[in-house]
Amino acid sequence: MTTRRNSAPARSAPCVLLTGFEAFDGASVNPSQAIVERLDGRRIAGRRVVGATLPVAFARTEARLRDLIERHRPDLVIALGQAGGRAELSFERVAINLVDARIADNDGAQPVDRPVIADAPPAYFSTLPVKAIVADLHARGIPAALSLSAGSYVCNQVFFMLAHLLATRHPAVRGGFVHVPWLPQQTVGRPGQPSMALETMLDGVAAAIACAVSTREDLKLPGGSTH
Ligand code: PCA
Repeated sequence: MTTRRNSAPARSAPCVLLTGFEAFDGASVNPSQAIVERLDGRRIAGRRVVGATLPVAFARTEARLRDLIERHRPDLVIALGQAGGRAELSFERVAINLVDARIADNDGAQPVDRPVIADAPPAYFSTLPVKAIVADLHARGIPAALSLSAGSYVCNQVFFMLAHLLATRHPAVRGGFVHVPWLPQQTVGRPGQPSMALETMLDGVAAAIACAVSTREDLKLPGGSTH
């Protein structure tokens, strides 16, 4: 049944594509995968959500991402990944054209100092209304923040590939990236480290989708940082 639904052509309203990642770095779970599995098939703001999990493998993400976008024809794409140690849902603003892996990926590859895509621009900005989303989540009591770096690992690679794909081939489609904290059970043995309950993450991501669907122009509020 899952195969059937995932291969169905887009119907009247465009869908929202939500991607997460499989577990990596020896972990047995990835909260971003748990989120996309729980939201897959849900209707949010009148849109059907298609949830899909990406491999944590530099060489295998691009084909999968391209295929998902071509198959489902979303008008909004939100990619999610885990950022252990962060306390809030982090709305990434900048994707950079750089890969520098601190650890090997799930295929054992550890590329260093190379571009995500040769001859592409050095960076792209998220096209999500990130300030409006963070304000909306704060009003709901959900910890959320803007972030200026998605790192230089597989998450940034996917964010950059997504931004490049949308800018060059699907200019009407908006997209961005959200890093999510560890789940509470992932901080056992990591005293003092922040985490967030899955239910809070689900509420936050659902609210972010609804806000992105209904907000065309982002808020013009100061949201920068000095460090
Ligand atoms: N987080 C990693 C890759 C997969 C994930 O969930 C990152 O931040 O790059």
